[in-house]
Amino acid sequence: MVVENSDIAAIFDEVADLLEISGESFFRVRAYRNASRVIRDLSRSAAGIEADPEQKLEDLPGIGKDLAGKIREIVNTGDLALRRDLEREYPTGLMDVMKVAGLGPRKAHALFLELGVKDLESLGEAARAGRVKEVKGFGPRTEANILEGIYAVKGLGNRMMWADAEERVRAIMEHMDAVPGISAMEAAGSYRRLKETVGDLDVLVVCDDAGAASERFVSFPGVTRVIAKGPTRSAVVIGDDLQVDLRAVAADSFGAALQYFTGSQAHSVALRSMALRKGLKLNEYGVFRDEKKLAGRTEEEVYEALGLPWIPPELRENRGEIRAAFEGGLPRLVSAKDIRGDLHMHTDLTDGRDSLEAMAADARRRGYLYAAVTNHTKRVAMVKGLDDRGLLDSWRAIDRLNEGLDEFHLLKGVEVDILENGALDISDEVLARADFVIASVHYNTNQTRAQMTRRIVKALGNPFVDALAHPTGRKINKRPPYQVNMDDVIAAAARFDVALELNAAPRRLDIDDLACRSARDHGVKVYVATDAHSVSELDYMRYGLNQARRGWLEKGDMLNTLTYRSLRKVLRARDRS
Ligand code: DGT
Ligand code: CA
Ligand code: CA
Ligand code: ZN
Repeated sequence: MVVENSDIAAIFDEVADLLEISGESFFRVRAYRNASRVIRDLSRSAAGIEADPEQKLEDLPGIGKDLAGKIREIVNTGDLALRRDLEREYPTGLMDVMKVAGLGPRKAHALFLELGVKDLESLGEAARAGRVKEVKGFGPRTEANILEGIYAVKGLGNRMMWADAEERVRAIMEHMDAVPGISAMEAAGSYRRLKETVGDLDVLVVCDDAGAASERFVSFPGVTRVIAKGPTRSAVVIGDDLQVDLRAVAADSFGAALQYFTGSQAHSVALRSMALRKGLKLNEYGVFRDEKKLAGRTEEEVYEALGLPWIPPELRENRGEIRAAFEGGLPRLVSAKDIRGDLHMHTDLTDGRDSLEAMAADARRRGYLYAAVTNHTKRVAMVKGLDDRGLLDSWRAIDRLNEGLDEFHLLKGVEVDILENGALDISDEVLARADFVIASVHYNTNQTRAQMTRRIVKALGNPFVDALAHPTGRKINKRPPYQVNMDDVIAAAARFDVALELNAAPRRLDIDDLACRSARDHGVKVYVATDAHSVSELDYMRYGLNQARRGWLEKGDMLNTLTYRSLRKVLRARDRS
């Protein structure tokens, strides 16, 4: 049994929620929440640390003896006695109840004791029956708000994909163009950090007439509800459920406010304590020594006052970026100009919409030096996946097309299916003749963690496989990742010298930022590829690049930043070894 960091973090989150409901002290609850975050953000597995005689769980930030013991218990048994005890005492549905606006842990506890409320359903029944307002400490207002609150909680957890948020941001910015006197405007928060999903949007504006800005803001056509409207802060809901906050700030504090509202909170907390150690104070208005303001107008100036270079927002997660900045060791993040080709795309021969010629022409138009055509294989029968013969035919067409091209090259590729037992559905003889073989899982994805890990590791051991495509299979807000041990997959990729794909489709973004970081740490090459099924989907590259940057990747960590010659050399060297 292998316990993943996310499993440990989830247990700690649950314990924190249940402790809070039970009335436990703020400090104890916070310790579990912090521990959850620390574990979730580790670049290696806690189980690995525990097994490593050179390392100690106690050395992790915020992890004392007691919490280290709890982590050990989870690593060794898969669960925590404390959680089982709490669950026996309090129904887990109360964790949803406490999230309803206006309730919170104490009120959830009271409703449980007085009315037997144990989840959102029983809460809804109690509210509709008018029993909530009879409980001491509750009034008709709270009761009236509960039904809407339940709806809101149910909608939570579905964070918006970054690409969708970007569309909203563009539309809002355009709408705000009509306001005279706006000298700066920027969307901060997780959106600016390029996080794969966004909870809400935090927009900052500098405007001579803040009242006019907020008037215009709340009149945005997509607004379904105005939560607040004022000269310094307005908040609206657009569409079904995206909250957007607008904050007006002074020009000479814009940089400090941008820093503050970009977060992440963990990054800013670390930055503030660093400021304190230097005898400085950092807040959303600026950097201060005593009463004297040292910086605030720009972010560069704010970081500089703290003795740091500017840190790209996508790194601000308190994952070592502050130390790296301090030591002059920030990564030079990969960017669009470094990308030389797209290594995963489909044509109308299988489930793509556009022809080989159209895909090639468009990849070329984008300034790429090469593109790999990677159609599906026969197991993916729904889309006419190719068999050995069909593949060879498809490559002959590529050879013919390449003859007419000079600067640009098509690679004869394939997205071969990884069968349940780790074998592939195309023969080695045929795979040996491909330029670029990516392998991926499509069926029977509900195997156990051990089975799935063995399956993928075995496929990576095939000498003709160059890369693992969409390694976890997750689709944001739609499908969880396969149960798979990514530490083992990354170790296997390193051992077999196989690359990992960062699938750039906005709903996939697979692998994620932490796995990118881990791949880099293990010397595993990553490539960002669109998995385009049409010409227009070749645009997805930039979403993948966002994620690559969040994963600290540099040009040299990647495969599709190589020139055509270097890429061919790398692929040929693999075939020989
Ligand atoms: P999200 O919206 O859930 O995707 O994530 P963020 O990072 O955008 O978080 P959000 O919207 O709650 O707040 C935006 C930023 O503002 C956040 O990254 C840090 C800052 N911030 C907000 N509330 C607090 C707070 O109570 N304390 C501190 N230190 N910073 C805060
Ligand atoms: Ca936000
Ligand atoms: Ca916010
Ligand atoms: Zn594909």
